Amino acid sequence: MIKRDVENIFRKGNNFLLASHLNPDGDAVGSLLGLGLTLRELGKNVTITSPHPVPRTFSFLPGYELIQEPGNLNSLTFDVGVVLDCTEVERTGKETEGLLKNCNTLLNIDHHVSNTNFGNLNLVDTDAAATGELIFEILEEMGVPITPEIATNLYVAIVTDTGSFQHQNTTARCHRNAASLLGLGAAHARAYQLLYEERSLKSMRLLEKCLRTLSVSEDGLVAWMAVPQKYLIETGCGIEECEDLVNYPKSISGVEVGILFKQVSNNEVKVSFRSKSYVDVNSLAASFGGGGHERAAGCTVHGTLKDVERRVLAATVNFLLDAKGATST
Ligand SMILES: [Mn+2]
Repeated sequence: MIKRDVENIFRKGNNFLLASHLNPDGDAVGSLLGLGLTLRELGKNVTITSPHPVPRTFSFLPGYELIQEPGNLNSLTFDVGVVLDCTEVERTGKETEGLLKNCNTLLNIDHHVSNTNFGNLNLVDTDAAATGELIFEILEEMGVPITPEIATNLYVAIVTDTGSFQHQNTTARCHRNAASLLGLGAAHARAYQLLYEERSLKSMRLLEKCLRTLSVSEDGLVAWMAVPQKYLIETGCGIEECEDLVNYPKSISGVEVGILFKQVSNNEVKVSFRSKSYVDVNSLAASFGGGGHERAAGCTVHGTLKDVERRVLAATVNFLLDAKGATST
């Protein structure tokens, strides 16, 4: 059984490198720190790295200060590399990928349907709401002590990946795991406040501007919003402050697919997709070289903002026609 093999690696390994994806989210950070703090409690040497700086929103998470930039780690070697919440090893960034390839054992723990099983050992469970949930289940099975600090990290992984238990991936299983984590002392009220009630005024100004770009397709099934680079400059916001904006188009009555276009440069646009009930946006994003989950996915498309909007919307409309055809037969 794979979970047993993972447990064995956690018990027998000595020098661990823990890594997750570019643009780290709550599941990435919570999983890294939840597992990292546990392995440290077990007396292991643990190095935790992130290819991009972890958003300040997560700075309240216990162990936050342990996260290192990969550039500082070149002289180190590790026997076990653990990749969390990544569909492929490339998602960890070039520098980290190099470090991981030198590990004797590469462990892949994830819940994305598009995972490529790149590890020597792959624990990929697409029914899990979050990678943090998988980590919790392994730790629980191992019977290792789970401190309130560890519980808070794993709880935040589940809360953020389920959109506070609102997204379709919310299951009885993830509620049970969240309940166990609360029982272990996860600081849920503090986490809620620091995650959702610490918005900057400038991010609200950005929202105000972006809402003016909100558009809906003629049939009312697709809604989208854009974040032109100049809005970021005018408001002084970073791209990480766009994280939840895609929920606004999606939240409109009758809309099935919500899309957010974030202009990264003159020739590059990050696209986020969300769907409500039947469109598999993972496949839609994959047609542009991206991926994710059935109800939440993304991709990066090269071209001007207008050009990318046009291409992606055309593909979405076609995709919806196919999806509707498939559900009505
Ligand atoms: Mn995740």
